[in-house]
Amino acid sequence: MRSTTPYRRPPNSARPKQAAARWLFLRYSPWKSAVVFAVVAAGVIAATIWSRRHSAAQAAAPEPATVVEVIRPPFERTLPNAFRPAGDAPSGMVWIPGGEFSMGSNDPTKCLCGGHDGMPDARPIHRVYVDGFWMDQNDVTNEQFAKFVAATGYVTIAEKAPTREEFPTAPIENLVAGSTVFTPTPGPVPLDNYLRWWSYVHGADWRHPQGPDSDIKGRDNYPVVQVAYPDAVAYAKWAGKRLPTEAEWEFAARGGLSGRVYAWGDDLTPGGKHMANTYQGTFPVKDTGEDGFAGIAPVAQFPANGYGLYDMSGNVWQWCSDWYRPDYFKQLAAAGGVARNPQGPDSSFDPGDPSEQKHVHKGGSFLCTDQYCTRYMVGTRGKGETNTAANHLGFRCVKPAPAN
Ligand SMILES: [Ca+2]
Repeated sequence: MRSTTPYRRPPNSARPKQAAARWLFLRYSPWKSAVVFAVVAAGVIAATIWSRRHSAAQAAAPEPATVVEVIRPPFERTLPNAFRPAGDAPSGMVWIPGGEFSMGSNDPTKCLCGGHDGMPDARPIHRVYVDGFWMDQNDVTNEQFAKFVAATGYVTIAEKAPTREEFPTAPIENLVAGSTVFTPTPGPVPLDNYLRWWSYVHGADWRHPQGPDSDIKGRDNYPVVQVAYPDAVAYAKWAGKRLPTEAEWEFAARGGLSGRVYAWGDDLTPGGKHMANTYQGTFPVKDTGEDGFAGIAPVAQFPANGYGLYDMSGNVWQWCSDWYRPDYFKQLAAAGGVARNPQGPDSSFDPGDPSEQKHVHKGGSFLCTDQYCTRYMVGTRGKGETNTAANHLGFRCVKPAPAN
């Protein structure tokens, strides 16, 4: 049964709980007490080079140990494929070797800055193999999407008025084209209902990400947003590409590392340096932009990951081709062995929102914060109703490798 209000469903990031509560039927999940602990690892080698050089035993001193990546079970080592296709990379794409890796996330509440959401849909951590593929180095930009629209005349879902068939009980005055937009609240609010900061704005679309008074002038190199899943699929098809599966996306995001919390390692801000565009300040009141951006950022403003991909954490969520089910990882793990090129479940089902069809989102956004949502953590999962766009949701594409 559809809502009487023609909201296309709101997005992932600012959401009271991961079990996606329906737009108008949210359930409050009280804050768990945050478990915050400091982990101090002080490995100090005290022997002095001077004294050892002057020791009779020093003649046999071993070579410095090679740095070996520490793998924490249940994660196992990433085993990348050796194959790389000959020739130049397609424009704007980088080669992702594929291979075998451990997919999923430990309970983030056990991590420093892990937030309060245990995210059980990202477990069990299981072994997956994906073939190699090309991947867009960046999220699809406004400039790229504009070329697609100019070439095809494509009209996005947000630009079309919801129909009576979609929302049979909605007042006619509510059947107006638009999309979901984040608006800061004037002051602190309970984080139990995302209607407090998300709203359906008439006239919001990819050219007007925050509503009819906004535009994308001077923002050619920003990620396109306000694109629903069918819009992203249409772009990909036009570009001779496709959307990534969730497994491809996560393999790529990990950049060759194994079981790290973030795409770059285990420290959110190594050496105090921000590595992704996320949210600082009091959510959802004031984004202080300590990472350099209060709100969306142009693409590639932070370091690339190990495969040369930008913004695989934060900035905008990214659509994947998999239907969403919270128990999909359990299904794969129960099947045993290594899941080869998993394509997602056959259909969508979200127990917290059973009437909606959802696809997987990955990567988190500029609205993610440990006060609310830490899905910039690389093994975590998001989801979104297929026809719902938002001003923090975009995508990037992949292209299969030529045959060996
Ligand atoms: Ca930011």
